[in-house]
Amino acid sequence: MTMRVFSGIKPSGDPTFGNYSGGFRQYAATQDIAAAEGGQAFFCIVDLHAITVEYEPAELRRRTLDIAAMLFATGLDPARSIVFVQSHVEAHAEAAWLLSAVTSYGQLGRMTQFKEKREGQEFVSAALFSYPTLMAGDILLYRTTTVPIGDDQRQHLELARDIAARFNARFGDTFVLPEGVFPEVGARIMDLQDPGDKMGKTGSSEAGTIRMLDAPDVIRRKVRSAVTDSGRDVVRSPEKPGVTNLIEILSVATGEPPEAVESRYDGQGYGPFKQDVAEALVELLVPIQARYEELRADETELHRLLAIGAEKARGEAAPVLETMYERMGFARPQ
Ligand code: AQP
Repeated sequence: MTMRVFSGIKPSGDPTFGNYSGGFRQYAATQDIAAAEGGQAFFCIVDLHAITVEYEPAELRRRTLDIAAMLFATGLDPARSIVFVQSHVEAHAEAAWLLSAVTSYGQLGRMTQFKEKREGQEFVSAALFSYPTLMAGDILLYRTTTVPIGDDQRQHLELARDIAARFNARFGDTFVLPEGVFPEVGARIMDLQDPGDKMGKTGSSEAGTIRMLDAPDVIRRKVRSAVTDSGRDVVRSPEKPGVTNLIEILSVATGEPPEAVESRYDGQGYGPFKQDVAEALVELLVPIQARYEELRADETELHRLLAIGAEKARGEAAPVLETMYERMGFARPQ
């Protein structure tokens, strides 16, 4: 089967090193694998997902272009990958409605992210509840085989597979069951101040969140004040979530295996280790930031690239959506 990659990222806040680890770097890597295998990769700015919680309309517009620039700055090539905005391809909203007929209400209620995000909210939207159905449509519309994501999206991908299987059983074989690709190291980067919590665009502490666009001094300050644990050993262990997280961050930033990091800092204590984590992040992020600034400054060009991506995505999604309508028994316009 030809490799078809799909992944999405929400324009919901300033992207973080967590997004880099589970998202951006995996996108660039799978783009290359797909191209080498004669496959196709799709990367989507999932703006329809960003309205499921409280948000500012003007910010959504700006962040959509911010994410586009970051996708290109971290290595996506518009000539090889189809990079587009979800709301530009109407098939996504339609597919979500059709798939909601084969999505179980009970299963949606069990989604961890739903339970976490509704916590303490005065207003919980129906969109927050049904968002995984929209995500299933995003993936299934492109006959996706491969979904590069972070660990926090594992449960949603499982649900997408269940939805696809239920549709196939009810209406005939239509969808490929997609497989997730999770990074071996850095599948879940944690908040530096609270290593029990995921580092996220929203929701994690500002002091514990490395943003893709943080200035070098801000990165250094955040890493310096990262929570470490008692003792001096630079080793990964469930009793040392803070140090474990920093080891993974260094490993993701440099490509050096975590075991090599552990043996290199053996007996040296946390001081030099933390300093090197900060410098590795600076070294990784500064060139990305420079590319980002250049790309972000030319909105006309970003819009042009996204229009090309949307045009190609529409062409790929339309026949799949049509098949869904037909198999479900709709009398389509002749
Ligand atoms: N901490 C993380 N470690 C590894 N991967 C992560 N991802 C997010 N946080 C981490 C991965 O980044 C991709 C894009 O994420 P998303 O935009 O779909 O949003 P999310 O998963 O809900 O993550 P955020 O950044 O925390 O957003 P908010 O705060 O708005 O909910 C995904 O592949 C995700 O796994």
